[in-house]
Order: sequence, then C-alpha cells, then structure tokens
Amino acid sequence: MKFLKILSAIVVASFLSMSFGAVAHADEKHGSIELMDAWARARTAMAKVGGAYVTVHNLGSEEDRLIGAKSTIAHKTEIHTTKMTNGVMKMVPVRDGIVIKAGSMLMLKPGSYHIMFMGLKEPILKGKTFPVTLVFEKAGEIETTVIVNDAGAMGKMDHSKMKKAN
Ligand SMILES: [Cu+2]
Repeated sequence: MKFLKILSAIVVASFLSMSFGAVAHADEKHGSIELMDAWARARTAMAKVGGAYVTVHNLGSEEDRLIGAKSTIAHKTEIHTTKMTNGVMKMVPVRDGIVIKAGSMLMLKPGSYHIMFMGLKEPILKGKTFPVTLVFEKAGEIETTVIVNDAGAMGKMDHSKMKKAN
C-alpha cells in the first residue's frame, strides 16, 4: 500500500528529527526553555573547582528535565545539589535530573542546585564571561553566557528587584 509506505516514512522522519534535532541548537532559548541571568562566583586563580548558577524558565506546556551541563573551562561539569548529611553540608551530583514543570521556573543558586566545574582549565576571575551549555531531556542543549561576580555574591546585582523564585 502506497499510503502506508508514505505514512511510515513520515513517522521515521519525525522520529529522526526528534532524536537528532535537539543537539543541533546552541541558542539561549530553545523551544519552551529559556535561560536567564547565568552567573558565577569569582575564584582565586589557583582554584580547581567552581560553581555557576542560572535561572531556567519553562515557558511550554510540557514538563522538561535538566539532565546535565557542559563547559570548556573545566575537565568535568556536573549538575549538583546540596544536601545536609549528619550536620554537614555536602554537594552531590544530581542523578536523575531536575524536573521543571510546565510554566514554572527553576533557580540554581548558592546552597542549592548549581553547575559544578571540576578540574578548572582556566581561572574564574571577576568580570570574565564564559559559555556554559545546559542539557535538557526535551529541549536539548542550550548555551548561555556566565558572568563572573564577586567571590561572595549571592546572585546577580538585580536579583533583589526580581520576584522571589520559590
Ligand atoms: Cu558542587
């Protein structure tokens, strides 16, 4: 049946674009996911690790999941969370990603979820900017620019004027 052949070709084509389409983009807004206000705390030139924070908006009607991060400034980049274990604050890699519900936002911030750089290849110095890529289950890879603030910064300068995240 000719019709069935065409139909299956369409199904295969749309499946392929679903599996491979996601990795081709590197803009800050991809489909329904938008990244805002990426920033990092300055580290000393000798530091081997560092962290960065970003606000993720899910403007779509389906939930998505933040499953990883990539950067060129470190040998290893991971999404971490912070957990209290026996009275000690510990950072642990997020295993199953972080779900961002439709229409909601997720704020990575000090003491909570963060992007972790391990084995820094270049220092994170105040005033510097560098790219980081977040990987989402549905939206794919989205690159954004990280701005480096003071070592003790709690957020970007204008965060106090923003609505509280949660
Ligand atoms: Cu960490």
